[in-house]
Amino acid sequence: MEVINSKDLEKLNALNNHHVLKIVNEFVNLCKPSKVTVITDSIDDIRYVRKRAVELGEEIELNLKGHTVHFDAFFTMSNHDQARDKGNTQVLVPEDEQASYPWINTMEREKGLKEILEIMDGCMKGHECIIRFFCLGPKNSKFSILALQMTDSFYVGHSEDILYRAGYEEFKNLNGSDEFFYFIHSSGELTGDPPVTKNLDKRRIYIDLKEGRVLSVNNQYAGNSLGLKKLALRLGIYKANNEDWLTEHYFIMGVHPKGKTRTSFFCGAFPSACGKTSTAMLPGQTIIGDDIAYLRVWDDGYAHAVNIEKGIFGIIKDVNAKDDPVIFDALTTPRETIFSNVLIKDGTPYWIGDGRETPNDGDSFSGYWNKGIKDINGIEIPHAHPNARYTIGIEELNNADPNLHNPDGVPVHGILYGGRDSDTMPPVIESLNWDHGVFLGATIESETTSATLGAEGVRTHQPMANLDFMVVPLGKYIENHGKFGSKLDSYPKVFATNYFLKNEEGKYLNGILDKLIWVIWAEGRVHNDFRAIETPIGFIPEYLDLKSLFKQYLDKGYKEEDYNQQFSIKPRKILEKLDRIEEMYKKEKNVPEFFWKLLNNQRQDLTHFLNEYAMDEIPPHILK
Ligand code: SPV
Ligand code: MN
Repeated sequence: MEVINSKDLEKLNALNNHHVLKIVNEFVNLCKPSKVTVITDSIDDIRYVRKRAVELGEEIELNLKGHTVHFDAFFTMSNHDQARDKGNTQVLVPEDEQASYPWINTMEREKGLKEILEIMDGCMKGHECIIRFFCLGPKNSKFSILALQMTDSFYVGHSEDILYRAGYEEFKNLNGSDEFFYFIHSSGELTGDPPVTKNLDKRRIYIDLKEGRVLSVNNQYAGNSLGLKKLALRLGIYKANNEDWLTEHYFIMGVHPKGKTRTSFFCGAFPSACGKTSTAMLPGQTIIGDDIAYLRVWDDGYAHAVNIEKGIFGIIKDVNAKDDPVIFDALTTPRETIFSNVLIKDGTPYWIGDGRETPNDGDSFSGYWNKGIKDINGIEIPHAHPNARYTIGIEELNNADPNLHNPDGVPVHGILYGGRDSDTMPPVIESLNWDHGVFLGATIESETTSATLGAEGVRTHQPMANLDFMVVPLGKYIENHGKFGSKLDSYPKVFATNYFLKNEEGKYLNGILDKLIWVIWAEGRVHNDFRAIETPIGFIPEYLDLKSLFKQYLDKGYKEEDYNQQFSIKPRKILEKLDRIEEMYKKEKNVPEFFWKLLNNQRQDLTHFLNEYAMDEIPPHILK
């Protein structure tokens, strides 16, 4: 390789791993970068990545120290690279296995490889390629998996430095084995200033389960480009489900009820843009992670979880001082932060719902922006993209949990599953037992958002908020969840939350910070602090407990009529939901027996309920 100098080659050779050398060789020959730079864990190497991101214009420095902005490609409001591209993300599997994956795009492996390798031929021409080494999970931990990333995007490299633990030294401990994931990414041909991907029509993200690798080309948006994020999530789900542990789309947080000395650890899965990060960043609580976790059965009888990341790639829309005070504070103080796809005016970032006056013009995700500007299809362009994001490290936040890097992870006491559901499920319910908890997670429905390309507001199935990443048959995945719990002496209590209930006029029934109350109630239930009302769909809170929590935590009143409206059980609506769920799961082979049993029992109970009360909405006080 002439494009690599002897110093960089020495860094590669020091790993003593011929698999690494082979991969680097293969993809340098294919992608044809003009230069190859190897980045170790040293501060100088990592600084170089950030410096190059700015020099190349992939990031632009802002007023506050450490702040930069990055833009992804934009042509029109419906043709851009500012969200995950589900359509061009394909899982490569042998032809006879394709039928096992009705929920995701699959492609016959050899055909897919041929196509993407052709697109990748020469994709890094004129670019510098960096070779990166990371550790998914804490260092020296049984949970962790190593990852090799090659990319010609310094924004990708810089984002990964904020989001993932360095792994060059860990690679040395592999002793030459091939037990690591690898990710090859290229932004492809670039256009304009700032440099963004030109050929979105040739955007491809192909997941090769057999080789434990992902090839991604002609994109920059982190959900498509950063190997270690959603691409590694898929490889992790595949690996975990063929072993005996779990890879999940979970946040991990420490919950600290007032007046108690205990901390309880909660995980939670929510589809994108449904309040996941803001739950993990609730005031008074501590955060371990906001997106992806590995879980294992631990010898203390609990499930233990680690965050495979160490930073947050969060949605910035609606982050303001009132609704998300902890995040807002983090984003408006000097620290290493990458903003993406926001509006910049005089070196300050603005976004939708930031609680500030929007400037009349500025530089935005769509280029130069002024109020009222439209795309070529006549669609008005907002000042920031609804899926605009921020990237920050967790370590330096005041609310970082001290266990962030604990190699043993933390014991999981509770799990929350949530979706964006305007009319069916109450704000919080507790499962009856572990299997019922799996059922609650498996039956989450959610309306689509701007976090993925395509129409918004369409009701979709979102089992464990993982359907986009479901690279094993769903039936097998659900069964593994059931089995996982049965190996635990103390299984986590499982809750389903819904922050998005609306009244008939379309107004939200809850304030944004009300989620704190549901979380504190759930934590209290883990410790038997509160009584609850049993319903056919699970336990719901009692009014007086919530009233006192609202007062204590938010200094707010909570009217009984609001409680009755929010926590009414709607048998007809839920029966309709069960029909949709049945329709979906019928397409799946090997759905475990307990799932069908729970579905049928619930249907029976709700039908009785409907006959007994003859009401479409049954308020909780009747049930007590
Ligand atoms: C999500 O959409 O679930 C995210 C951001 O966490 S992305 O990296 O786009 O997946
Ligand atoms: Mn996510």
